[in-house]
Amino acid sequence: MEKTALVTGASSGIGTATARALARLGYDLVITGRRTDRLQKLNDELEREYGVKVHVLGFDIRDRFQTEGALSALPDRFREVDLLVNNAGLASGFEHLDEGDPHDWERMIDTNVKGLLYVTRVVSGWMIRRGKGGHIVNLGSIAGTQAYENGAVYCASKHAVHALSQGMRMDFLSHGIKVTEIRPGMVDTEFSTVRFHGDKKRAAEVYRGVEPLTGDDIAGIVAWVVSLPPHVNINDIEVMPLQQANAYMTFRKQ
Ligand code: NDP
Ligand code: 8X3
Repeated sequence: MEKTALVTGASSGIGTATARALARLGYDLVITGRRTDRLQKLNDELEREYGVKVHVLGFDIRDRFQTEGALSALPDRFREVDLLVNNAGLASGFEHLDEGDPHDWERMIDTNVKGLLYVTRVVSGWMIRRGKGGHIVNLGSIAGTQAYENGAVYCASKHAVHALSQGMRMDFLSHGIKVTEIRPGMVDTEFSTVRFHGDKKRAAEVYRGVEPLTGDDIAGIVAWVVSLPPHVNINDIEVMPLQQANAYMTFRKQ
């Protein structure tokens, strides 16, 4: 049976790996992000390697009108979304709150919270009108249940994702839509480079002496949760590298 997934933030990291894992399972895909050059390359790779149909959607998820406009312009066939992966997100800045830059705060809240809401409202509406259930996988974080120093606003945004995941699960229950939240610790992607505004040296320091998770590790979990029998839903998964105990304690090898 044909299945379609929409993955936000597919131009990098966890999103790219998830799109690949889903294509491997035979999903047709809508892949989104701002860097459409990367998305186009991924489109070509997935169609060539897995024989699935892919549609690229370029939009800035922070902009509600751009987001709704891009989604509403999707060909009908790609609106039959069985699986939505709300992955697009970022951290921006790392300092005490009194020294924080409000532009960073807006970037995080607008992307991680409001952007996720804009996409979910449209796509869940499609799922409900179609009446065939569906599955929404939200990329939360260990920061969604543990706040840490210098990360208050990012942590607040991921606490919001945690609350939204629980709320969605209730709101969509009668429509047979599964909601799964995946809450990773350290994953080696562009995440830290983005957080430190392009400072790759500082980003590399985050993973010093640690074998972090990879985008493929998280994609494997997505592939597993979406492959379970129809009556089984995984609500919430927290996953970390072996060398990480929680948001505060990491065992680094010299
Ligand atoms: P990356 O920086 O590698 O990827 C982030 C993705 O989000 C990119 O594809 C980017 O696309 C997209 N994105 C960011 N801002 C926007 C925007 N305004 N509009 C549209 N798309 C946007 O990071 P990860 O893969 O690590 O992050 C994916 C998710 O996983 C995030 O929600 C993150 O919070 C979460 N996470 C990451 C962890 C980690 O340690 N890496 C741990 C826990 C959770 P583009 O720039 O092309 O728009
Ligand atoms: C990303 C993981 O620990 O930097 O969400 O918050 S952490």
